[in-house]
Amino acid sequence: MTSLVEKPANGAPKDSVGVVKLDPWLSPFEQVLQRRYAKAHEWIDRLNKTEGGLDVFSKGSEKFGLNVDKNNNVVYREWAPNATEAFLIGDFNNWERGTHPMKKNEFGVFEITVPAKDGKVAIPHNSKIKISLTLPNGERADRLPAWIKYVTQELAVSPAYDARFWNPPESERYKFKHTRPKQPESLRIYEAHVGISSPELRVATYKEFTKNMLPRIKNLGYNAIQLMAIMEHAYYASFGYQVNNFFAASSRYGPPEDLKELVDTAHSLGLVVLLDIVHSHASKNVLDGLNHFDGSDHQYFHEGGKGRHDLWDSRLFNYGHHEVLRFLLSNLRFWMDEYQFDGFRFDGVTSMLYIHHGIGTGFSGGYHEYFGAEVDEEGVVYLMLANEMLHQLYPEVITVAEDVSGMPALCLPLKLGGVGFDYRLAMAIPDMWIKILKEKKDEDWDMANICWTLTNRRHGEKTIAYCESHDQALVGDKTIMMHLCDAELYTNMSNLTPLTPVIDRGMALHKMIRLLTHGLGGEGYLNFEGNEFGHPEWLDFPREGNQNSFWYARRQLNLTEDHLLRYQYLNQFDRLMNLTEDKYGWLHAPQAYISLKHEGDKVIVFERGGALFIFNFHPSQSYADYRVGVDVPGMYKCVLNTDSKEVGGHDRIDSNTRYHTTAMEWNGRKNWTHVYVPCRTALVLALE
Ligand SMILES: *[C@@H]1O[C@H](CO)[C@@H](O)[C@H](O)[C@H]1NC(C)=O
Ligand SMILES: *[C@@H]1O[C@H](CO)[C@@H](O)[C@H](O)[C@H]1NC(C)=O
Ligand SMILES: CC(=O)N[C@H]1CO[C@H](CO)[C@@H](O)[C@@H]1O
Ligand SMILES: CC(=O)N[C@H]1CO[C@H](CO)[C@@H](O)[C@@H]1O
Ligand SMILES: CC(=O)N[C@H]1CO[C@H](CO)[C@@H](O)[C@@H]1O
Repeated sequence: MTSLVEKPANGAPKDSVGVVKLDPWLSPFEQVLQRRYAKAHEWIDRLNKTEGGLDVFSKGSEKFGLNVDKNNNVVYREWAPNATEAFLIGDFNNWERGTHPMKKNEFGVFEITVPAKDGKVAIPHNSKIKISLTLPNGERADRLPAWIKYVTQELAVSPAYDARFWNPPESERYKFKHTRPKQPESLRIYEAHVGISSPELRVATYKEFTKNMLPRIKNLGYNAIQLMAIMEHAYYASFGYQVNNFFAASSRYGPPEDLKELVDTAHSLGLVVLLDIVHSHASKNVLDGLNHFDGSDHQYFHEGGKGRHDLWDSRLFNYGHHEVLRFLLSNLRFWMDEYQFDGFRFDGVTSMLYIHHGIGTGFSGGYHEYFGAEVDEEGVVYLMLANEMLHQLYPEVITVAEDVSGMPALCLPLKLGGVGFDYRLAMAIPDMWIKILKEKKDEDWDMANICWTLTNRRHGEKTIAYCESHDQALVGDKTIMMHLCDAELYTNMSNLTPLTPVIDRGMALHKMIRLLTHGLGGEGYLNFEGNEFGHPEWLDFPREGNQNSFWYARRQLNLTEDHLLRYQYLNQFDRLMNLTEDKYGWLHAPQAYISLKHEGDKVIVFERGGALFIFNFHPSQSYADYRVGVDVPGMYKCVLNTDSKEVGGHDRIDSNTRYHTTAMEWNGRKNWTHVYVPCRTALVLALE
């Protein structure tokens, strides 16, 4: 079996630390970087020797769980080393323990083959099953198979989930028709949650998402969807972050085949689909989760306190264990192959990288924080292996890290000594906007500080910028639009009422904040569904504390369709912003050159990807003939403007204006031009 990992190019050291070449400040930590790299390669070598390599190893779902062979026998394997006996029980054998005993091998894996009956699969499709274990103390423990692909809940009977044997007849299996789109050069992500994607007071379905949301997302100019809360989670209010069944697509929104249709249809529209993958922790449920699966405290997880996350009240994986690696790597592989996802947003990466899980820890940016004893190298190495496996097997895959710590080399490939992600989320940006909106008067916004936060990112590692994600929409928090307009959103958003100063300001700043973040903040952009049009209110899922209400567990997407409401303008602006990016491609252009941050005028000017961005955040000062520097001479026109009529502005800028450059250095740029920038307006100019 050949190694999946490229041998270092001739001359390159075997324990590659190419990252140090990119960032010489890392040289004091060269040894740590080498150790991580070596540990990842130790695993790869071991898997090559014992398992036939990463490729075969990550196909665990073909070996574990329930699989049907070509003769219609069902083969079921389950790793449960602490159990002394195991039986497969279910509707098919009237839940009788004696009839289907499993055999245990030396690695603690139980196995059974249920032979075909008259050539047909003996376990009916969609029937309920369980594994019944005997623990060393003689106790019986019934569990849902750890690799189960479909589980359902009948609340009237019990809150615990039932495992189902998902094996639809050929005619009912979804067949993929479309190939994956190419990885977008400029990643514009629409973060969405299927269940809340309707204005109605209920859980929306995969089918509805396919029908209603996909065209909407396409029309808004996004080229990627990030789906939350797909992995099965017993508690809806966990927002999908307390996973019980890692291989099961949540049945709340419909059967597995409907999710396949969703992904395939997205592909037909040129949209890539990323899965929000939760490998940072697991639900502590025993009856329908992985916790205490075989009666031990440490099967998939670390034992005791090390295996528990205090804030999340959940269990933490043991990334150093062979079988846990098989389970998690195979899980990634499964979502790629079975559902044709295009990549992952890894949730809670900070928790995986550090022994303190980021709890009560601030990161100052000092490099010692990323390479000292606080780092959980097993977590780091798991992420290296996961990224390496994915990128080797799927060259177009996209992986995104949710990491607040800013660990260097997180988004560089393993061969350079990095962890291997493609992007990280710019988690400091939303925090900055919220802080400004909470604490600063408009006259006090600090242009230099805003620009610094938006551009403070590691050279050579890609970042996804966002003003707000689902985090800022959660109960107890406030979205940017709520910060800006608050109660007036309920009373003053009608076109039939006069534009009040609060709504006027809110609409203007909402567009400017998005555009500034889009233009300056990263190599990708993300929006959480609804925020593109200033969705009012927070999100709160039905739970006991709110009398199981769906009132806040929905997105009122129809607010944009009501032509008497002003939300349509914010929505339209989002579309134009994305389409303009699509044309000029600033996201995949090198970082912007900021030629002006003027604290008195409240003006920011920068160029990126051939587009000239001009922002006037001043609450009342408009500037005629404002001189801005620009490197490339020529005739410019306005290609996007937050003040235009169609996006609810005052239409103060004449779109027919042409801007000629004058050959004279200005603000460090080789040429300049004059523009009219009304107060609280941003414009983007580009060569004609
Ligand atoms: C195995 O399970 C029993 C429960 O029957 C538990 O008491 C014991 O600690 C477990 N063994 C190990 C090695 O964890
Ligand atoms: C949006 O849909 C919901 C639920 O169907 C309805 O109650 C509401 O009135 C609609 N709002 C608008 C603005 O159309
Ligand atoms: C993903 C997407 O919607 N892309 C579109 C962006 O805008 C350009 C220009 O209008 C279209 O050609 C793309 O299809
Ligand atoms: C014109 C209009 O409807 N103004 C309303 C804006 O909101 C405030 C406070 O919510 C109301 O008092 C106004 O009547
Ligand atoms: C005065 C001046 O530097 N003008 C410059 C405008 O930009 C062009 C192209 O970069 C230069 O060639 C000019 O020298």
